[in-house]
Amino acid sequence: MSITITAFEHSPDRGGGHARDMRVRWALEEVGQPYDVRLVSFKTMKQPAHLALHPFGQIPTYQDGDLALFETGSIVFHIAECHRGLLPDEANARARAITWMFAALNTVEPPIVEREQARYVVGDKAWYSELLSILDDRVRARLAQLSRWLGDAEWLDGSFSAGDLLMVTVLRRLDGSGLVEEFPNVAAYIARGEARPAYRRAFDAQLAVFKAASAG
Ligand code: GTB
Repeated sequence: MSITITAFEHSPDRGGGHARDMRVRWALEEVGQPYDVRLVSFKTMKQPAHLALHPFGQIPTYQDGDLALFETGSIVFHIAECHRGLLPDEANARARAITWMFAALNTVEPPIVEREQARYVVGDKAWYSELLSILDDRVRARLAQLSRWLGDAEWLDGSFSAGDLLMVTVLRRLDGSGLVEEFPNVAAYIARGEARPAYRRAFDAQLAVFKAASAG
């Protein structure tokens, strides 16, 4: 059985590793599972064959034999359940790591995405800068809470887990905003994630897609 995921044929982030296939790639690299990537265009994502895999017409998807999954939280959880390395064995530690997966996606990511989307949706309005400052403060509030929790710990709860993997990818969406830099321990936490060899392999693989598309 071999694993196939989908990713953007032309990622709008130009290889910045912000599209969500990065999370799945990183998880697979952490557990040492080889995978194939099927690149899809925006048009292909909205066609019946892809909609049969992903009801919302998005990337990434994950296929392994008879199993087809969508939603990065679910995919990363599945990878972590099937292979050692992303969730602790001890039941309570495992439950806490899973809690951090949900916290990354349900509590930290929404204000970050809202901030990001505002530029696309209302970036041309006269009141956009006022809105941005409100949205910045909402993100800051989460970063301050995360910073307090982390203190000088290396990871969110003991060893590196799928919770850290999702949290780091969520926080990376703030690249260029200047907000993370206000919380040096959070910035150092992201840098630790990005320095992991599995992260580097995943990042390089998605960057290679962008480079190949640009060359071709
Ligand atoms: N909740 C789903 C999950 O976690 O899997 C969300 C999946 C999702 O948002 N997929 C996006 C997509 O397919 C790509 S990752 N969008 C196309 C569409 O909806 O038609 C989001 C994303 C896209 C681009 C950048 N970027 O350019 O920086 C960053 C993140």
